[in-house]
Amino acid sequence: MRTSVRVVVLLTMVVGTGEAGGQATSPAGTQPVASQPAGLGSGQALLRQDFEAEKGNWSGRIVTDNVPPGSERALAAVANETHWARRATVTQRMQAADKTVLRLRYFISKDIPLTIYIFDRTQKDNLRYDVKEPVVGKWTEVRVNINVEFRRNDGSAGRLAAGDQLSGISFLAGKTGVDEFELVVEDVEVVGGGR
Ligand SMILES: [Ca+2]
Repeated sequence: MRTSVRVVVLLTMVVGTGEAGGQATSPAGTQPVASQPAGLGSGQALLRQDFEAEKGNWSGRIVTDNVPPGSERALAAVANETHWARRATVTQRMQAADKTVLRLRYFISKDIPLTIYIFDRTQKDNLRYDVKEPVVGKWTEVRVNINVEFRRNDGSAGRLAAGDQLSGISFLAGKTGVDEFELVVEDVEVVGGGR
């Protein structure tokens, strides 16, 4: 896979030299959406997962009954650990750009925060972002600039830096044994550079 990694690096560098002062990304997605997702501009896709394939680099449970229009499959978070009530993960090696944007759609059936972890292999810690007041019961889009909005999970001041190696994204919510709910994610995308 070394060749494909190098290609991504080169493309990231190319798009990274373009527009410097892009428009700020809205910090939290709170807009219910029902249509197909719009593109993310001129950036380079580092990850794009719609869960339509039979197999992929994810953990969780594929669902077909609660999906947005135009989709047949999405990824439900499952109860498989002692701390978080629900977790789903998409595994993908990526190299961060100056501006690295995460976009996804989620459905959550209970009013509890949705936490997103992105593991930064370079910094050896999870980067964390919380959707503190998720929209309940409607497919909703989140679009966030990881470099700006995510924080290290250990509470230190570090943020995502261009060139950092990332290994995957986890979606977590609730406390084991306390919260029973449904959490489903769909159309997870990470784009480096661009607008
Ligand atoms: Ca899908």
